[in-house]
Amino acid sequence: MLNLRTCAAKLRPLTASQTVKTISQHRPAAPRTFQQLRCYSAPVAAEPFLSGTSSNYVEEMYYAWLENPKSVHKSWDIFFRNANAGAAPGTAYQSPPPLTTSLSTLSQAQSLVQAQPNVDKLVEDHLAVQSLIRAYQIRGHHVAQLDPLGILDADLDSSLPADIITSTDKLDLAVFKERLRVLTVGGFYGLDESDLDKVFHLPTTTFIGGNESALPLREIIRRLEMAYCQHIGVEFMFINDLEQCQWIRQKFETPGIMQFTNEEKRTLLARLVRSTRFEEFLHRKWSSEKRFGLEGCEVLIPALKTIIDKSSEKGVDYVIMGMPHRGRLNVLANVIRKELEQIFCQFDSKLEAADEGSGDVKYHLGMYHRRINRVTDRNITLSLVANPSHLEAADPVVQGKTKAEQFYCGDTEGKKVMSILLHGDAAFAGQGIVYETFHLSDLPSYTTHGTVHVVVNNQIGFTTDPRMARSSPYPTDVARVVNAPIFHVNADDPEAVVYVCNVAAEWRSTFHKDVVVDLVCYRRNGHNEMDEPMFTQPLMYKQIRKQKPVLQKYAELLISQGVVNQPEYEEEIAKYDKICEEAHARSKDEKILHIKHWLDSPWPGFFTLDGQPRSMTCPSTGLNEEDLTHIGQVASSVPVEDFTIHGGLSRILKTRGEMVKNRTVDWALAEYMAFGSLLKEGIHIRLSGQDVERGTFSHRHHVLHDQNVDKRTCIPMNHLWPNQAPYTVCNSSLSEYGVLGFELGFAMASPNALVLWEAQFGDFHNTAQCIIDQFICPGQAKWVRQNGIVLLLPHGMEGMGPEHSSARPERFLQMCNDDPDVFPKLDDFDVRQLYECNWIVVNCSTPANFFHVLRRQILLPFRKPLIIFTPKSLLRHPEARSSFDDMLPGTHFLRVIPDSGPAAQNPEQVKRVLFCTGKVYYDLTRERKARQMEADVAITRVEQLSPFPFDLLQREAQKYPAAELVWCQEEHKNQGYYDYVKPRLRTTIDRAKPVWYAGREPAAAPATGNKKTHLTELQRLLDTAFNLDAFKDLA
Ligand SMILES: Cc1ncc(C[n+]2csc(CCOP(=O)(O)OP(=O)(O)O)c2C)c(N)n1
Ligand SMILES: [Mg+2]
Repeated sequence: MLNLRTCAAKLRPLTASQTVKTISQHRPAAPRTFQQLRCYSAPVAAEPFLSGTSSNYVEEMYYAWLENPKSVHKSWDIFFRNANAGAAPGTAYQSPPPLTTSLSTLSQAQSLVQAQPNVDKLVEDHLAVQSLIRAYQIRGHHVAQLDPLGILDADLDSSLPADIITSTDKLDLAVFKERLRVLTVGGFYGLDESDLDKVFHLPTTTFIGGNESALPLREIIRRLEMAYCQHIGVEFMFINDLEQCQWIRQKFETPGIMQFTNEEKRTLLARLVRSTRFEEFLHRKWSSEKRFGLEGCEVLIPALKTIIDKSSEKGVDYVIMGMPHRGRLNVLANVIRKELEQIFCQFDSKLEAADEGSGDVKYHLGMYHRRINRVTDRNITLSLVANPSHLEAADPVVQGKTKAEQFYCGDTEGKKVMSILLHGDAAFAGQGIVYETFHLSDLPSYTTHGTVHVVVNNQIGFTTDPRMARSSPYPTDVARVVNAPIFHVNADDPEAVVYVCNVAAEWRSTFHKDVVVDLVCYRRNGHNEMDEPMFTQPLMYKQIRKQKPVLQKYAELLISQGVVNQPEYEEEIAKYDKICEEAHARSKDEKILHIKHWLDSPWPGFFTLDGQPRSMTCPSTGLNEEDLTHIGQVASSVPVEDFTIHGGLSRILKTRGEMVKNRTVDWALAEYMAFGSLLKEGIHIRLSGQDVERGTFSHRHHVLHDQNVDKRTCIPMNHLWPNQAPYTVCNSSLSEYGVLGFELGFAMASPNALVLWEAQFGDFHNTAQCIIDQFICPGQAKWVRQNGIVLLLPHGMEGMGPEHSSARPERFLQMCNDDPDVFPKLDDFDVRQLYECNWIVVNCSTPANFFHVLRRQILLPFRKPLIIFTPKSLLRHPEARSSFDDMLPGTHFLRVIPDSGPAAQNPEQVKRVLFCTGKVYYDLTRERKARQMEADVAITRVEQLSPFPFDLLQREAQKYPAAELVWCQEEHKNQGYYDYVKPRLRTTIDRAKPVWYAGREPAAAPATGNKKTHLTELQRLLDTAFNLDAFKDLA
């Protein structure tokens, strides 16, 4: 821009008065349109270079020239080149080469150039004004008065941008003059006080003119201040899209655009009354109860209602929300409209818990409610997703659920279903999951087509000052990575807030991209109602004590405007207080707390009316031969014409085809069979994770790529059956926390989908630990909501080093809720046991069992999370194959695979039973064979680790009365399964015998980094497993 200014300053044309006149004559008045950079070529000679010079015109032409010098007329090309090369003022301009058609215009122009010496200054001034306008658009928010307390800087910076002139409120006139003088003397704009009354033409990139195309500088500054430096700070100029920038400029710059009817003002007041009096009511009744009140940001309620009203008006009928503690009860009561008595009864400590789970505190529970939106008279469903304390953890979950709801109703553009995410300022800036979630926002298989984010920016996190809590100017800066506009707004100006929320909702429905509303507010009390804020923020809280509540301020304003009168206002308050009192009286009748009343994702039809499974059985998970063959054939073919796949892949598919002919499957084919058969039954399947389309180990190949046509792909799984359910397989962003959270949310929406998340290697799941610990493991117990998500975690000690080896089975097993010391007494043991568990943990040793467990996940009459430790080397192990026979109707998942060799034929003779799980089985059988110990040692595979197959393992142990019992694992002793299995195995035998250990020693790291050590360790554990004297001295 400076370059351009210098450049354009070298022009010498018209006098100021002539120019302004000419401009206003030549430029059409509003409405302005969103135009792309124009290409100036032929018209240039005839255009106003010399008659009616416009800085905007020059600037646009300069940018066009920068992009492509040929796009402007030769004369401008020469001029810009000379100027850029540093030609002295007045020398850059050269006569253009003669053009027959425009010669007369040019020579006329040239004479004007010589005749109008003041134009140099004029163009410079116009450019300066344009820079000034741009400065407000870019940096006006730094000057905006965002803090209701007037003591803090929302951007953590008390200095004002050097290139913005402010006059009203913040600076008095004397200061303004001084500032102008400094800027002038400093030569920043080359403007001085005498320019204030000069009229300047407005560029197309501003809307401050309204119907006027030129304004005096004084008025330009005033209007820019009105637009950008009052109670709204707009951050948007980083968006690289002219249309979007113009849209925002129009929304905030157009004079008088922020108008409210009296009716709208009264509605806003009524909403503030509800928000404020709700907190006051809770405070009156339960002054010492934690509720994380909204005081200081009561405007959140009208803000959310505005977003919902506007979105409903634009066609949205389902809003999925996620939010933290602050103001949650208020949102439940006044936005989602949860019955007040249901909220109030939660404060009653004598309320008994229903037998549904362990429950959660009241400000974590979710909600689902369908009602009529009073403003639009349209049906709207609101759902608030239950969440743990872990701030922002619900963000990806909400996104996943939203995506699923959009998917199931065919809403491919997010026109019907949307999400709103609320955040605290400290958490929004501090938690990395926010960033991970933003990065999902524009990915084809993860986008929800725009989320409205609302930040309750009370300028404090618990006791921590923002200056200690973030390095970015605003807590919202993370949103800039996805080019989301950010609207900062002073929360004590309810009309500004409502205006901004309307714009945010419109933005979302126009561009289907994320947007942030930053409610700059304060927190009237401590972090919770029992907390003393003066310990740590004494001065802030002295100021807060002086602060009039926003309701009072706004009521006074409306009364002074004659919009309402005092009695009407008081009546509104009394009306709501009465509603609260009546609900409170009713709440006393509630004796039992039903968490199921707080369900965020009901599954109508899946359960009986009182929420029970429709049966307690699971049908056979086998499949008929015809379907197995058909799926196998599709899996080994390219089901579209003229599609060239890679030669290596052709060989893989050929091998698959041969396996199908031989009626066998490997791991990849077993997975194919499971998915393909469920798709036939109308079950949607979604497999997501890093590189899942091909598979980390290049075994899956669910997406074929045409080798000759860029981006042409084929998913054979979607070509299996007519009317099949769709299969979604998607490589995700490199995120575990975000993506696993997303898939969990996706799985929440419907029980009739198999949603799987695969880790690249199992150990990477720990960056998503919070989703596992807070949602997957205890989700049903806390929130009565079931979830059938499947985690595929590649696991196995294969000499690959400390990472890439262990999916940490010990952690999953440690979190299982089955009692190690109690043999469960259950009818329908296997299914009932699954029903009672918090999740299922398996490690399959055969492809057929993998096939069955995936199918069982859907054929069960309830949903539980399923953790599967999946193989790496076994994917290609020649023995890790299954026959179709093990997958036919009547077959099912084997929780335990007993020994079927010589040992099993003669069990009394068996000296040792080796219990194991997963891949080590193949090492053990090989070793047993080599040692010719097949009659002495039985090997029993535990395929379902949890819930523990007490019944089957009891049978196994009893079958070999003379045998020692040994748990054998390849993992280190303090890891793997040993600590989980040992006490349970002992329970199955009434602790009659010891359970010995054969495996690696305890260790800090999951595996050695040295291949040789790895092999030595393996040999050692095999030696122990087959040394029948190994435990003699220990007995
Ligand atoms: C991941 C996580 N870490 C720490 C906490 C403990 N904690 C609860 S509230 C809070 C402060 C939150 O500040 P902010 O996000 O600004 O929300 P506010 O309470 O101010 O509304 C903290 C640190 C938490 N809940 N979650
Ligand atoms: Mg805060």
